[in-house]
Amino acid sequence: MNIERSTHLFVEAKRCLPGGVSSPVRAYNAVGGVPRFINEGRGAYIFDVDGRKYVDYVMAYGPLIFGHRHPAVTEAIEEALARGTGFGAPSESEIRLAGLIKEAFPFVDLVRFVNSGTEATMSAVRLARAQTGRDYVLKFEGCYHGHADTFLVRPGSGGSTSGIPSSPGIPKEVVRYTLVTPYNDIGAVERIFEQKGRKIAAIIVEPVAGNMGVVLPKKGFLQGLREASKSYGALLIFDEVITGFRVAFGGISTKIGVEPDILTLGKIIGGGLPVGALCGKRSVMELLAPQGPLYQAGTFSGNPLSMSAGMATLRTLKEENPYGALRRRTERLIEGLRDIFKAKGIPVVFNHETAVFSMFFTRGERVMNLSDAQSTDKKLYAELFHALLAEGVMLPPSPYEALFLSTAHGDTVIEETLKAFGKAVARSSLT
Ligand code: HOZ
Repeated sequence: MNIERSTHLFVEAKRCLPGGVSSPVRAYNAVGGVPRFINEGRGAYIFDVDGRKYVDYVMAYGPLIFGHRHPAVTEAIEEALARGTGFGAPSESEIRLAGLIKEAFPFVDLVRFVNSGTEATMSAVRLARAQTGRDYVLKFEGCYHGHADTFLVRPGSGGSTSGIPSSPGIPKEVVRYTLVTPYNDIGAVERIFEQKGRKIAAIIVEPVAGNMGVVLPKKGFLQGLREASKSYGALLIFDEVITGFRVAFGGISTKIGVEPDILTLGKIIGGGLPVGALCGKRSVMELLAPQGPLYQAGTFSGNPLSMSAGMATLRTLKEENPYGALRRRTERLIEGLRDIFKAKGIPVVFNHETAVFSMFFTRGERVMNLSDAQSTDKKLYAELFHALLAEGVMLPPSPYEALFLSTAHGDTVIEETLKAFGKAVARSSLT
């Protein structure tokens, strides 16, 4: 396969960017080889600098629910761009995008726009601490809430582990207040609350986990979190940066009817441009400056380009309601993949929710938490990843990143993907 230009650019990139990238997973460390440098995206496809075309299942890690360069979104960006890139002043587009978010999540009174999911979760925890006057935060193994210090805690073993930083540069004192427990284990959560409940400011959770691969909540898990937090006066934060507007016009919270105290959003609400948001009831959100004493600010927050791209995206989602079709196509793809792997005798577990899914190459029957997810055969994934690149399909370059579909992944694209998988699996030495 000719990847001459990507190879050359990667060498050059390493001279000016740590590891040659701006975000670690893009360096292909989990799968090996040379990252493809991308030149263009169109619909369900991306094109690399060597002129190769791939069906894209990365989709910029989630924002592109309509695929690359949907006309409604690019027109909105162009129209906003013609008026300026940012003013450091309020603009009408913030009100309109907040209005669409409130419509989709009826429990939300106020929205604060930031620039990334990381900023949203970081500020959400500050808000919960300010509201409760408590310091501890409970998170789950394998749930990723961005790279703020509080959240970068090594997954603990056993029931509950107080924070051990998983990255150098984080003082132990900072993550001392981060409690970590396995996803989907409500018994462990209850035990932690029995011991420390009155000191816990918040539980933060991805209501469908998307960063250890896709892991679905067990029946009653999220309701259990709601009850535990309520009875101890802690806040519940749903991190729907991935699931917001990907699984419904709303999110998991609106789908299952469990209302968090604070909701964090990102990705799709920016229509492909950088964005984040923290949202909640007036009583909590009014703590934010300038209405309240909690400081949070940003030069690019609420910038008109992201707001306009987000507005065009949410308006189109509302009008077109593509979620049934997205779910059907995801299911069709999974069904076809299941047959392909079965024919080759490769054990696989699929987890999916509407337009996002994962495949775990494990002999286990289900994947319900981080330790299940870690049983996936990483070598096999890497081999499959490269075999698929050769067949024109781009998977995420890590077995723990989710696969994203868009409305541009129509029936033909799904069949093209299945054909490519069929060839890749047949040709390679996967067992
Ligand atoms: N960890 C991010 C996705 N879960 C990576 C995003 C990126 O590299 O673009």
